Amino acid sequence: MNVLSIAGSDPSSGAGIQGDIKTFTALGAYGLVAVTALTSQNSSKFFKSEPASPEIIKSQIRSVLSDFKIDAIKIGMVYDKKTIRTIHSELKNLKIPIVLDPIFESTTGGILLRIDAFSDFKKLLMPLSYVITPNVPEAEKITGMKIKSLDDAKKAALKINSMGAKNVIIKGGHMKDGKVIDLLLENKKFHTFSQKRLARESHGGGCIFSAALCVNIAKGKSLIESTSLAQKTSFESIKNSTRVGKGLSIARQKNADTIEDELATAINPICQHGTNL
Ligand code: PXL
Repeated sequence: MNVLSIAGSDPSSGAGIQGDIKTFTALGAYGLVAVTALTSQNSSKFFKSEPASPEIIKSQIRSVLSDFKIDAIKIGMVYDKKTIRTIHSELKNLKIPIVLDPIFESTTGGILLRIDAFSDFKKLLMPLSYVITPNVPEAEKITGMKIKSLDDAKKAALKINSMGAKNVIIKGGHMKDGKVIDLLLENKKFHTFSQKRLARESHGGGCIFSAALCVNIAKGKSLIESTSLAQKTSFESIKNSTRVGKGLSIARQKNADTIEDELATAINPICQHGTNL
């Protein structure tokens, strides 16, 4: 199955198109990309960003859609009005499910959506989405509401749905007893998914959630199952985050070798025990 990420480039490879390709690959999907912007950043600092031209964004999307059968699309960093308008006109007549991940600011404080592009983001991209995946601060920004409880999150999800997003997931919301709750609103019904809270900040965790959600939707799984699986994938990746550079840890999937090593280590004592009998 093939999935397309329309997003910005992150040279630290924790988030953006590089992060998405890693998640798509780890989950067995073939990942395609259309780059909307270049950023320069590392695990400590955000330096610069520069949008790709509308012409090249349009051409990348067309070149991919005219060749590959795309099963789902993820939209990440869109940066400015021209980019949003280009993506909207290229995708508005498609029947492919779109996961819209609102990307407003990087963990290190970089601006990833210009303030003057915010109304086009709401007006043009939200109604295209099959599901939108804001975290709590992003949901607050979209709705202008304060979210302090699960009830507040439910009200915000209903408002986001009324603004055009078909389904809504508010990530990492209400924290209680050391748990984080992701809230899904699908067809006017709420579902909650709770997970242990990891006391660490890492770069790329949010991108992993929406990329994993996109792959599971592409696989034809229900939105409830896709949300639950995406939560597990992002939890495991944050747990496995490593300090690759000098700043924030970078969330990452365990690769097959590590899993094999761990299995071998776990199996070894059992095997030795067996031979001693
Ligand atoms: O994690 C959000 C994100 C998405 N896309 C790009 C980013 C970031 C965060 O830094 O740089 C390109």
